[in-house]
Amino acid sequence: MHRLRTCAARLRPLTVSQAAQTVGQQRPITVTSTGGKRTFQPIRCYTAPVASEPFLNGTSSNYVEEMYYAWLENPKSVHKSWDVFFRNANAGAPPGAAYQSPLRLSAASGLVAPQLSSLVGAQPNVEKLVEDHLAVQSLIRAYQVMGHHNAHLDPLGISCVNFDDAPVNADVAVFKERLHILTVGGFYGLEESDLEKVFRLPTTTFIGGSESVLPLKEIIRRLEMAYCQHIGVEFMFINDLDQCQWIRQKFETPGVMQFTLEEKRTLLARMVRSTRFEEFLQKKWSAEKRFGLEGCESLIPALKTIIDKSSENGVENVIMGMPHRGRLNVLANVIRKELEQIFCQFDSKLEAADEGSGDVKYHLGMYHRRINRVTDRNITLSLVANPSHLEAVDPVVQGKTKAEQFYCGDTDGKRVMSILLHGDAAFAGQGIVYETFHLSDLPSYTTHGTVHVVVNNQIGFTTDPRMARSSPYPTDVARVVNAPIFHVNADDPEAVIYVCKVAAEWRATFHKDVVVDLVCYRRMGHNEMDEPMFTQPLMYKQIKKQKPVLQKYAEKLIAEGAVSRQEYEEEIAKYDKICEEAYARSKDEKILHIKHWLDSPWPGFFTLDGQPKSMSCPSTGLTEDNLNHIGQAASSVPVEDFTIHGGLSRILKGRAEMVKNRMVDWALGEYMAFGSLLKEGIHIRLSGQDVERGTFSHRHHVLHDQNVDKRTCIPMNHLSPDQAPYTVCNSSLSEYGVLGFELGFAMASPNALILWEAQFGDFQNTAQCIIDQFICAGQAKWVRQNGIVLLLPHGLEGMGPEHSSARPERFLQMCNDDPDVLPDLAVRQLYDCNWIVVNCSTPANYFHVLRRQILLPFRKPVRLIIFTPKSLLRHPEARSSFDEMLPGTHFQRLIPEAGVAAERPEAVKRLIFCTGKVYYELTKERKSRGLEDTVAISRIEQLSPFPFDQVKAETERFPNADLVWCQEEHKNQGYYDYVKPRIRTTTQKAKPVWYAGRDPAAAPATGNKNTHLIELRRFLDTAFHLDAFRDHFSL
Ligand SMILES: Cc1ncc(C[n+]2csc(CCOP(=O)(O)OP(=O)(O)O)c2C)c(N)n1
Ligand SMILES: [Mg+2]
Repeated sequence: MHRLRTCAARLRPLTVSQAAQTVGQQRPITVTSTGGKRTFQPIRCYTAPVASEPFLNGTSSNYVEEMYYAWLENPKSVHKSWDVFFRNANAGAPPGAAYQSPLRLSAASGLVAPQLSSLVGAQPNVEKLVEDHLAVQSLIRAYQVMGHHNAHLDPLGISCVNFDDAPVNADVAVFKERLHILTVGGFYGLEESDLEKVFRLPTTTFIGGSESVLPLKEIIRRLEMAYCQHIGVEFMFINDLDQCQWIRQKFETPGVMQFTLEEKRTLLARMVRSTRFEEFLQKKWSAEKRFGLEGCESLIPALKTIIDKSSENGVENVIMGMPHRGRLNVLANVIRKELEQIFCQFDSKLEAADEGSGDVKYHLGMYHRRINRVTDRNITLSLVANPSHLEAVDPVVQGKTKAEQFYCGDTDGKRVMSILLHGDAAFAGQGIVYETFHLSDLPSYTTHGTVHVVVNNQIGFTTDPRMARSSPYPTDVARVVNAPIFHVNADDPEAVIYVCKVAAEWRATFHKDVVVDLVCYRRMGHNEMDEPMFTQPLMYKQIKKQKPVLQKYAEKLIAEGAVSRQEYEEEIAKYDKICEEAYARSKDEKILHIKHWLDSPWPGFFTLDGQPKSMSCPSTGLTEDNLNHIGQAASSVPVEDFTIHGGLSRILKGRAEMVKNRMVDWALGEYMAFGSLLKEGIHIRLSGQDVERGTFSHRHHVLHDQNVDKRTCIPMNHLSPDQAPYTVCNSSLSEYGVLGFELGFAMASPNALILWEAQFGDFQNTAQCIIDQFICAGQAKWVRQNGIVLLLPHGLEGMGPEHSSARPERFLQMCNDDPDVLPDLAVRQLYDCNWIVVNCSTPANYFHVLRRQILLPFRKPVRLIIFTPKSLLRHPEARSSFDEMLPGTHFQRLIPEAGVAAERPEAVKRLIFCTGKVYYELTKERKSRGLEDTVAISRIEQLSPFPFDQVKAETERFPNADLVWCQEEHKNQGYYDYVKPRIRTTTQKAKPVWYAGRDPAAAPATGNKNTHLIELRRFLDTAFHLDAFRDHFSL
């Protein structure tokens, strides 16, 4: 009884603060009689007296609103007492005086119409009547808000994570008890005798169906049916009335959860496949891990329902991301990968035909185009390759989905959608889930609604939910974006199917995210080799007693007569046979083609056997006319009557001046690269924090009219009528999420330049997981090329340890080129490397490397294009002439010494190699010391793959020079450890490579400006002191 009371207490009237959360928002209210929408303006009649009228608390305000609008339209349509109340209030009754107790109406303050007072006075019980109606309204609302707390969600019946440790019991006696407590228990002031009384239903409920009044007992019964069975609906936090009404209708309408015979049989067949697939794997490979789905077999029909329903609504392309649990089953039974292709992955003797780590079963992606049998329409299903890092794939899926939508002109997500699967522990624990949710409604990032499905097996490896999260449900994170959350007992396949249908319809209707929380259990350990009894003994005792869901559902359908036992057994035998035959065929598979496991094939980009179509790169230069044309676009406003800021006018004038002088600075060099690619039909997308203007206020790709709010213009989209579109978008303040998203975007097509810019390079480490797991190793693991570009501002400017270092050492440490081997071909080197690391010192080289990214016949991620905060962007010497960008010019991997030192190379005593902005400090110092004929300075612009050939040529050009590597970074950071062995290889280790730079340090830079300058002076002294290394020893 105590427990029961607790359960019922979950449905107690809302507190004022709860009510404020759920009903207090002002939002547009639809008034049907006028046809249009009007904003609910609280008027004096019931806002002013709220504090004074006891019945006008937050809980009842909705009801009062309804009464008010009904009264406005027809005063006779509401009870007399409401009529009196609204008339009084509108006539200006002071707070507390608008409501007149019916018995006292006749003697009231004179504000009451005499004819009404006599009418009302004739009904002495009207006060009780109003209170009872309010109580019923309150009760209905309580079910809508909190009914899910009482739903029977846990198949094991031991749920101890929500609210208290009371198991919920479904039998009739319990229902009766709860009814009793809810009424006579005093929560609502209703009495047992009220149970038979008939109440008018507010418009915020659909439990009446076609009836507008119902007895209280029936009201409660229907609310119990809607909200407290196997589905728990969490939606009343959504601040949109239409959306709430839509959900109420879907779950409250009587008889709404009915299935045709055909649907039930299809569901059973899908459950058979899901269940027997795991059993088959278990039988054949009992000693293999497979992260089976046992305990959540209804996931398969759930996903299939979402896909069927979405296909019915016009979706042609579904992109999915998922973790380990049930992955093989999803591949087999949802995406329909050939079973033999899956089974052969268990054969350790399978030989790989191509590169890739063979990480097939749990990580590789998939792409499959087929006919959806239910809708008879074409559908493409892809599963994005994912690392072990749970949830990391979420933003990647979203980015790929956005790209697919973009390329097929699907501006509102009607044709392409994403489905994300999650585990309960990961969904609650991983911050990337939150970051991804926050992209869901941003104009340049929305995918117009994602269906999230949580396999909530109430455990994460060995950890209980009460140790794994501080929120009642694992899904609470979704509330931040007002996504409805449908919790469902996964042991009730029909309930699962129903919520999945509603979820797909929700997405199709509102184009917003929605969550299906499949509350289930995990029959085995974390994997099939694990012993769960070590850590969850009681839970697993219960699980052992649990009848498998297929068996339960089959028995139900057999009892109903929907199928016969024989048909059921035949269905099983049929699928077992399919598995056995595929197993036999899998024995013939001797070679593993990882290329068959691509989530985004790039048709036409490679030869048929997956090779690049050529191994050369054309010139990345442009004609003078082209440079002029883009330069003009970069320095003008292409639309009429558009007032830009005075400061910006000066910037544009400066650009025009540069174009006249055939020069570019950093921003203009970037403009030339982007503009030319756009004109060549290459889509460009630049995303990151504040990229539109540029963190350092140098870019200004979006112009803002100073007189018209939100009027903007992107000159880069006015280059030519047949150009590709340019997307430049300020992102949310997320690195992990946004970089993942852009990586996903770049996956969809090789014919687009996708760039992500970090605000400062050091923030890239909050996206480390995307960099390490996807970008660095993605191709090696999953045979996936990707041409994403990371722009990471980097440079020591005396600004302190923050905002200084993009950590080039980390990127270089992860490069796969061999320090000890001289490669043959520069382009081949690019093809073989895992990524390209560059540090450009001139705008022209930046321009070329961006263009090369697209003109190369393959795609490799490029990172660390370092344009340093402030100095280089506006450095008078960091400018390039048009001559360096004309046809025939290329990206320079190394910029050799071309000054005085080059005239008499044998007289040069020192060859300094450097990269990036320190070059300008070195040349200034060399000049001031008068060493221009003695010291040569060469810039290594492409650090990886290392330009061995050019470094070698340079060392040979200056045969009498010693070799110094100079960097502004600390010795244990920057480039030294990477370049040193490689430079040594070019001289066959004949010469040491001396170091001039800052000493080793833990932080990337000093916080003291003076120390910064002293350090700079010190290493410049070392670099130019020709005897500095005389007594040093080097290997
Ligand atoms: C980011 C990350 N941290 C830790 C792990 C190690 N790990 C693998 S599965 C798992 C538990 C996942 O639990 P849940 O999300 O509930 O999924 P389930 O296995 O229960 O389906 C953990 C901690 C991981 N894979 N990824
Ligand atoms: Mg779990």
